[in-house]
Amino acid sequence: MGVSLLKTPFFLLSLISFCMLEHGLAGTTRHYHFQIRHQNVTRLCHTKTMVTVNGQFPGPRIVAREGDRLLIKVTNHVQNNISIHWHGIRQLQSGWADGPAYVTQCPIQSGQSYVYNYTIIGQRGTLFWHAHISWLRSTLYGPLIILPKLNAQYPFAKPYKEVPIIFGEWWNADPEAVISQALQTGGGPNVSDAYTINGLPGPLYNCSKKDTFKLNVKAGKIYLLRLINAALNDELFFSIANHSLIVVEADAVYVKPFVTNTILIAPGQTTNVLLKTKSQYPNATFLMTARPYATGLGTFDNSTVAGLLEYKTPPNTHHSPSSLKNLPLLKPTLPALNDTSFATKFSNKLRSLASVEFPANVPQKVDRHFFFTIGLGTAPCQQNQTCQGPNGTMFSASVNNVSYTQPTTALLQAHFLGQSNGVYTPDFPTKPLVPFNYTGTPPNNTMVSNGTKVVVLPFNTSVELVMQDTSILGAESHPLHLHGFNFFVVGQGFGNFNPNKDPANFNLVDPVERNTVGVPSGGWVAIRFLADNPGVWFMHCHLEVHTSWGLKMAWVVLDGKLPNQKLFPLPVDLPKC
Ligand SMILES: *[C@@H]1O[C@H](CO)[C@@H](O)[C@H](O)[C@H]1NC(C)=O
Ligand SMILES: *[C@@H]1O[C@H](CO)[C@@H](O)[C@H](O)[C@H]1NC(C)=O
Ligand SMILES: *[C@@H]1O[C@H](CO)[C@@H](O)[C@H](O)[C@H]1NC(C)=O
Ligand SMILES: *[C@@H]1O[C@H](CO)[C@@H](O)[C@H](O)[C@H]1NC(C)=O
Ligand SMILES: *[C@@H]1O[C@H](CO)[C@@H](O)[C@H](O)[C@H]1NC(C)=O
Ligand SMILES: *[C@@H]1O[C@H](CO)[C@@H](O)[C@H](O)[C@H]1NC(C)=O
Ligand SMILES: *[C@@H]1O[C@H](CO)[C@@H](O)[C@H](O)[C@H]1NC(C)=O
Ligand SMILES: *[C@@H]1O[C@H](CO)[C@@H](O)[C@H](O)[C@H]1NC(C)=O
Ligand SMILES: *[C@@H]1O[C@H](CO)[C@@H](O)[C@H](O)[C@H]1NC(C)=O
Ligand SMILES: *[C@@H]1O[C@H](CO)[C@@H](O)[C@H](O)[C@H]1NC(C)=O
Ligand SMILES: *[C@@H]1O[C@H](CO)[C@@H](O)[C@H](O)[C@H]1NC(C)=O
Ligand SMILES: *[C@@H]1O[C@H](CO)[C@@H](O)[C@H](O)[C@H]1NC(C)=O
Ligand SMILES: [Cu+2]
Repeated sequence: MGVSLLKTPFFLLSLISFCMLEHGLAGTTRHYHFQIRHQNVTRLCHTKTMVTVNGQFPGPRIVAREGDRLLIKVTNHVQNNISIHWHGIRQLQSGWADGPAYVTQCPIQSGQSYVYNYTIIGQRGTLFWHAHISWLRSTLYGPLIILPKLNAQYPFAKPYKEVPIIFGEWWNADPEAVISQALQTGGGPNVSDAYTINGLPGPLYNCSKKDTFKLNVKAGKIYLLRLINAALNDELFFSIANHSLIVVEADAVYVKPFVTNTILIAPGQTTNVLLKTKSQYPNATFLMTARPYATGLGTFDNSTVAGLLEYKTPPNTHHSPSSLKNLPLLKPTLPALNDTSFATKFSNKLRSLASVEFPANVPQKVDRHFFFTIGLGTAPCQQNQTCQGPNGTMFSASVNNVSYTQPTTALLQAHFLGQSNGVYTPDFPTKPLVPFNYTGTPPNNTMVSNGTKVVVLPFNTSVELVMQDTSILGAESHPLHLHGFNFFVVGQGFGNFNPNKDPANFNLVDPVERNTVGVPSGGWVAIRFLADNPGVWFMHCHLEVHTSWGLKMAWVVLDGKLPNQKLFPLPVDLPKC
């Protein structure tokens, strides 16, 4: 995989295989066709049939430039309902193309097609696409790379090569069966059997040596690694032995560069790093590894995925293939699986570039304040046998104690057609109805309520949202993802947020701008965003198991007065429920 990658520039590869171009005045229109079909794939000596895009695992790359329009036709040839989300794309006015099932669209049913139609405005960098229904994103995911406009420069050294590195999880079982079983028993789902780099688990697993991602590099060059965490349930540490990395971008927004040996990347996050290779050909091979950062009480896949960083032997040296084999293999040291101190230090280093060309437009005034608790709880056992959640209950998860109930039709369509009655209610609590010591001794009653509730915001509302982790079933880091917007991470801390003291320390100058942020384990994070995009925008934990348990809600942003402040008309081919 790594080899073929380096022979052909990566963007050419995907363009040649299935992208057709049309040149327009504003940008290029790029057409892709995603055929959802089954494919047999073998890893860890285990062959299984999985749902794929075009038979590829991971899925194909989408490559476009800032300003381009994408027309991606998705045709469903399998029995599962399908929807695809273009994670991190702003979708200005084009919420119909966002993808979360039963939020912005009904799923694409077997035999049907839908064309996702959107323009990339004011964004460049690494994002990804993934299925947004049940746990199908375990195999339906791939990079979404936005190159800068023609003749535009990166605000850092021009890389010699660019390489996407997408992390995933491999299950020997069918992930759909895993989540279905968990939702029935009320207990925690089975964990994955391996992590993967570009679909490959690597040499540290049994029967996996041949399935190893190899990055072949030349000495003395700069490589841009486009890191993407597409794993379902795990934040990951990543490091390359004896090499440091320069972080230059997070969630497709440039950051102030900083050097680190280890990256922390949550599901839903992307990070671009520069890898400067050694100036001389080194007589060693280097492992790159990733393993989880995990804070919750539940069990998790604690295994380690590895790939290889190999230097190409220059022609004028005496290294023969056999001597190559005997090179020492160096392994990086990753932080402990529960190293919250590292996680905090790392997230504090992320700052917006905040340059003249790429300013940090942090909302300085706030129209509406929100305070959301984020965490796990329980729901009553719905069976006539003991459930496998805490104390015979079912696991549940909530925002402000509301566990989201999925409706049977899409919220956006209901909103657009003025038919929200019976689909959702606009009464999502702006703060906890019953305040308690969020990070203290858990309350006696851990039961959560449920419903399909949204917050309605007038166009251009400036929002400040504090998300507070709860310790009800153990404190835990939750990577919260907001659709349709980037937000600024203006503050974070441990314990309970103090509205009298903490805002004084907010960074309103160069806070990192992103689409997914970790709510610290046993702490809080404050974000700000401007609601300048009309539509219905999902917000949820990107740990898929928590989403399945209801850790999700939606914002409805009303149309503005100007034509370019209104949601586009309903697409004719929008799938029906
Ligand atoms: C997968 O393998 C099984 C068993 O060999 C076979 O019956 C099936 O047709 C294969 N599926 C695909 C999509 O190739
Ligand atoms: C894509 O969406 C735009 C905006 O609604 C619309 O003008 C255009 O016709 C659409 N293109 C296709 C091929 O559906
Ligand atoms: C989950 O793991 C248990 C215990 O190993 C096993 O019995 C069960 O079949 C697994 N469930 C699925 C869906 O694979
Ligand atoms: C290469 O190997 C020699 C001898 O084995 C050792 O002394 C030297 O430090 C190694 N160089 C590097 C860059 O690892
Ligand atoms: C991973 O978890 C298993 C089972 O809980 C445990 O036996 C093993 O020591 C753990 N491995 C690591 C590296 O923590
Ligand atoms: C992290 O895990 C180690 C070993 O499992 C344990 O000794 C330590 O107390 C844990 N640290 C925290 C902060 O939970
Ligand atoms: C309830 O219990 C009865 C008798 O044990 C059993 O036949 C039935 O399948 C159970 N129902 C559920 C939903 O578990
Ligand atoms: C479960 O029950 C025990 C004993 O009644 C209690 O101490 C514990 O807090 C309960 N746990 C949860 C999660 O409700
Ligand atoms: C909340 O609980 C923590 C941890 O038990 C404790 O240190 C703190 O004093 C409590 N705060 C309040 C306001 O009771
Ligand atoms: C929780 O339960 C304990 C023991 O049953 C009781 O002493 C305590 O008052 C309860 N706390 C609250 C807040 O109800
Ligand atoms: C949802 O809440 C209702 C009460 O309002 C309750 O009867 C029901 O069991 C809850 N459902 C779930 C899945 O928690
Ligand atoms: C697929 O989606 C349709 C429309 O929402 C729904 O009626 C049907 O039950 C779904 N099928 C499956 C297998 O989930
Ligand atoms: Cu979570």
